[in-house]
Amino acid sequence: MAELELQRGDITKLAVDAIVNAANSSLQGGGGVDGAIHRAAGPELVQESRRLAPCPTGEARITGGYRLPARFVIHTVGPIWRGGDRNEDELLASCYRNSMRLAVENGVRTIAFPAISCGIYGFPVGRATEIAVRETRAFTASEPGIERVIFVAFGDDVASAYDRELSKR
Ligand code: AR6
Repeated sequence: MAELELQRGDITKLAVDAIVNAANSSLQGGGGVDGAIHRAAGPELVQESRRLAPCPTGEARITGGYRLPARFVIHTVGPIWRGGDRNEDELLASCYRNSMRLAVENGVRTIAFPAISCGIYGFPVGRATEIAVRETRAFTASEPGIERVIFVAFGDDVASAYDRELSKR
């Protein structure tokens, strides 16, 4: 199984093999972490990513990292929270699984995730971090390749939720 850790701060600064973007299906950029990643990567990123659109909810696409320290950006589209009975949990789990599958296919050994769907899309943070940690442990236990997974927390709520989740085992 991979080493799982929490880091505070800005995902665009991380010199890992791949950072994951919480995108929308157009892959044309947006607010939140998506906006930050596109600003830091430069305009070449959107030129590549928009050609891979649409990306349905739960799926993922990979591009170069351009001016980022990360080699790749893996764009995934989290579910919009609508109360919990619209398959949101499974769609979020698919984001983590599909992102890691693309990572492995591209030789990625270190990967950083933001808290997908936990900002503008309104997914409850404790529930989202539980899914993220569960899926990451299960995937990396059964598939070799990924050695280190960094969960990046921009705010205190996400940081304490990951702290709780990662200390469970
Ligand atoms: N580094 C790490 N995490 C960040 C950063 C950063 N630089 N900036 C924000 N976060 P969000 P979503 C955290 O809203 O909920 C966009 O417009 C943030 O605090 O970025 O999946 C897309 O185009 C939160 O915990 O993504 C979509 O339309 C987490 O990242 C929509 O927003 C995710 O918040 C996606 O919404």
